[in-house]
Amino acid sequence: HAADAQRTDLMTITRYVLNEQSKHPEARGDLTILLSHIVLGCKFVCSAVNKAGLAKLIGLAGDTNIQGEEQKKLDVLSNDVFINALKSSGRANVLVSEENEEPIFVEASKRGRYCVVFDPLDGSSNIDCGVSIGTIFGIYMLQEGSEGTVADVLKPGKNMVAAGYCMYGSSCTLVLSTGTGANGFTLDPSLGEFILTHPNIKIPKKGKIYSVNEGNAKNWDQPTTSYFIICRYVEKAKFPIDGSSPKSLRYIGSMVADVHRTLLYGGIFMYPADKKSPNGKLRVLYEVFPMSFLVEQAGGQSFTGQGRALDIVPKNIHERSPIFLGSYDDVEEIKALYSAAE
Ligand code: AHM
Ligand code: MG
Repeated sequence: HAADAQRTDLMTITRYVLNEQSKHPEARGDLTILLSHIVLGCKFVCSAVNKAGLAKLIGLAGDTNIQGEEQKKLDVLSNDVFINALKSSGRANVLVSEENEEPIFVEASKRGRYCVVFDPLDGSSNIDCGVSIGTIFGIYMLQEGSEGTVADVLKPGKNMVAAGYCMYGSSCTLVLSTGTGANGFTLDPSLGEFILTHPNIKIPKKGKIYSVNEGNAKNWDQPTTSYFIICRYVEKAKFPIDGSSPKSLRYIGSMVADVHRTLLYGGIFMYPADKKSPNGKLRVLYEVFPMSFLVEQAGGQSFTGQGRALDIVPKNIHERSPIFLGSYDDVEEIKALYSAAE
């Protein structure tokens, strides 16, 4: 029986990645090994997040990162765990973390062919109240002949060979794409294994939810194209003029959780530019790119207000960009508003 098979013939994330690898006869298994070290990092952070309240890990570590935010102990811990896991994999080369101003170059004896960009623990404002937070990562292949420089990661998101996130929520869910669709795995705590629970995720073509920090509306308040477009879209979501029902608003303030819901239920997630953040808030390399990669792999779209998000060529590792991502039709609507405004 299918149900029996599900219970006794488990598709773990390792098995899934090995299956994918076997489709590429030239593959040496390096990506599989790298991913298994990332998975280890996710399990560690999941366990730390679950224990945080108890272990009194929550609190300030007394350090500020380059964005000027106070780092929480859990951020520092997660960053250390991922850096160590990636270095020890022997497959990583250049690493970019949200928590480190400069890229990290793995020492020659441990170097591999992959570059990893990551936000070890995203959603910092949600840590202390137990709301979902997550890890986001993207993987590039080292350029042919390169020894590993920052140029290896200043590449458009469409060049990524894999991307994913792990959400530490009511369950621990890892969504991964190696470029052949997006798949979701849920951690079975009793086995310590991620099991395939959301095969071949397809985002609904059109959604009924919009997700944006409307509290920023005052900062949208400037006579720019972007201002009118966001306002018009949000007004229309609340007061539709075509007789359809109003959309629901959902905004958690953790990108991983907001994007995860968007992937499964459909709709649109937006972080536009505003007066305070002229380039938006979210970081291109380790927030916008991996999430856009996954949304496209699930059949949705990701747009910056100017073009396809995965086409951005980043000039520096902590660059930001406005972002609109989600269901194909919903993003199409935003794109139409931008084209009409040109
Ligand atoms: P962080 O890296 O400090 O955690 O900030 C990123 C987070 C995203 O997870 C989320 O989408 C966004 O910030 C929410 O920002 P805001 O609180 O301005 O709505
Ligand atoms: Mg972040």
